[in-house]
Amino acid sequence: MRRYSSIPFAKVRITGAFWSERLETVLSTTIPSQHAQLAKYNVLDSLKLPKPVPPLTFQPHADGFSTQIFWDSDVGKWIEAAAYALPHRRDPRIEAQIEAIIDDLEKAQEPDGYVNCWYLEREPQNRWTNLRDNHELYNLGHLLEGAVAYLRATGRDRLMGIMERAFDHVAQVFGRNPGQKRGYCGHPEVELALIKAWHATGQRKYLNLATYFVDERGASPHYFDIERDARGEAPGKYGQGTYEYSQSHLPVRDQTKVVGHAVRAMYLYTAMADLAAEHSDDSLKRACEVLWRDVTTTRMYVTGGFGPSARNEGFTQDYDLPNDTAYAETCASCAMVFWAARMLNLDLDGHYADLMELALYNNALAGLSREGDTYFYDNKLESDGSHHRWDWHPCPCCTMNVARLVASVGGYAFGLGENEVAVHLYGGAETTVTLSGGAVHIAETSAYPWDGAIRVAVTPDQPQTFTLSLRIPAWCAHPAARIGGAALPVIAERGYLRITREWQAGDVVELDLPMQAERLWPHPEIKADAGRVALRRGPLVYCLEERDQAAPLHRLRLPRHAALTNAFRPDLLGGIAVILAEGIANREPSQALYRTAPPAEAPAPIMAVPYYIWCNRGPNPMLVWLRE
Ligand code: FUB
Ligand code: ZN
Repeated sequence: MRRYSSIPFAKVRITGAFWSERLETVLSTTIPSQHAQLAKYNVLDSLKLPKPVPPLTFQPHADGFSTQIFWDSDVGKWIEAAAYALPHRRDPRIEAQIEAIIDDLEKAQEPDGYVNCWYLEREPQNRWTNLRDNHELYNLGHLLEGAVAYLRATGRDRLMGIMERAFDHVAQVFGRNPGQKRGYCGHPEVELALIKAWHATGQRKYLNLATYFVDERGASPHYFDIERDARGEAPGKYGQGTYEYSQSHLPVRDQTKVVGHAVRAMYLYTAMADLAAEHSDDSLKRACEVLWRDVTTTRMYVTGGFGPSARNEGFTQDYDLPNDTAYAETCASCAMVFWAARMLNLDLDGHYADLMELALYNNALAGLSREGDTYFYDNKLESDGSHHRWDWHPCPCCTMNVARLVASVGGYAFGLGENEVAVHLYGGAETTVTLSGGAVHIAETSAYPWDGAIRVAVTPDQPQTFTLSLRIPAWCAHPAARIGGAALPVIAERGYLRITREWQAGDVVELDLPMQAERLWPHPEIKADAGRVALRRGPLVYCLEERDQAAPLHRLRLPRHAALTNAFRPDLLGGIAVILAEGIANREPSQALYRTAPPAEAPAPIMAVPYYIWCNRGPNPMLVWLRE
């Protein structure tokens, strides 16, 4: 069933200005500063299993839960981000830091393969007793993703060896054989990591374990009940109240609504899509399609954010998408990129790439500051100026997630099918693939996302026939294409212009994706956006920062007839395209709190900047949905 595979990040060179700049920031600032933060907040020390056991660095929640329980995952994610960066530029200092972590993990690992620094340090007698809450498998999953990335980047397999011993242990403890626990993690993640390990090593045991975890999820009797009873815990004590929180309320194939914790959901669906491809499993593919449709038609922010509520860090009801309290966790949008990439491997449908692009360029990228060392956890769509990026957090999950996404962004650019190369994302990237007729170099150049003029140079070692599929984004109303200067009709097949021909060295496709500044109106059931309008240009959703306006945001409106223009501002925030319009401001000077006359209004120029770059010029009120 798998029709396409991604071309791994290490085989893709980023050449375009936009991502090169982001990548450079991640390499030179984000990754080193994150290591320093992991050291500063004792995360790296915890790997040494210090004795006597130190007090907690961060206060536990009221119910006693400490986010330190998943510190191992932060270490795993940092290794992963750092490993993705290495093919761009080897860095002996970073490599030594990774090796030092591996030394600690090697020493911490128990003879039976168990490794989890929280449990080994603080409650060794309780291991594997609370999968529902305590992230043991989640931690291992992130460490495994780090191990796979490091293996792929450097060929070094010591961390992979530690992980292999750990997962051999896991495979003994969990499963359907007599004496095994029929458990799975309350926070899905390990499943997708195991599939990466299967791809990297070819060892089927990883795939088998991933399959077991996904298939067992939500089975009756419910494992979290069994485990809770074994702990002697009262049934009513579960803070989240429902297993929807962990998407274990039903077997995965019976799930039709996207519910619960958003990051958990997206990681689970990623693994489901992966497994659908691995096993040619139609029922899993269908479940993914139903869930995809549900979330993208009823529960997604215009910025590609997911999960409006802080209470469960997740989903609530259809169309419940508040702006000023939006949670829209950075991790959830990173995970959307992962899921969309897997869906694209099942089916070359531009809808998946459109939403991958939306989540990537907007909600996910907003999580990282321009300087590269401060972060948004929650991504509000409206702020009174009190919402800022922070430099660390008791729960720093988003920091390393956005870092690993940016460092591996090249891995989402291309897809490889049977005698077919697909270009999913534009922005300047090149790769060499081997098709049935030999090697082909594909180089895409553009000033995307600022400009839609795209050039794809195709250089096969020798002339050969294959299909080049170029994504035609749904936001583009009038695409045009030329080959060798001759016009080519753009008939997009499910979002891709598929060109099958004999390609020769020197062939160039020019694709023109005109980017208009345009309005987006909300579904009428989204109460928070009623009477409002958002702005978009190409893949970027825009917002207004108050400092750029002639009037406070709450006084501004953008009438339906006002023309939208755009301009490139090289002087602003490193060079961005802004959207300009003639708005109207309420200029009522009267002191009366209420009045019988309508407000006096006057023209007010409006300037919108890309959402991802907001809050890079100091605290500032911001608004995505403007009153009409
Ligand atoms: O629980 C681990 C991570 O911490 C989740 O994915 C995030 O939502 C945050 O709660
Ligand atoms: Zn997060």
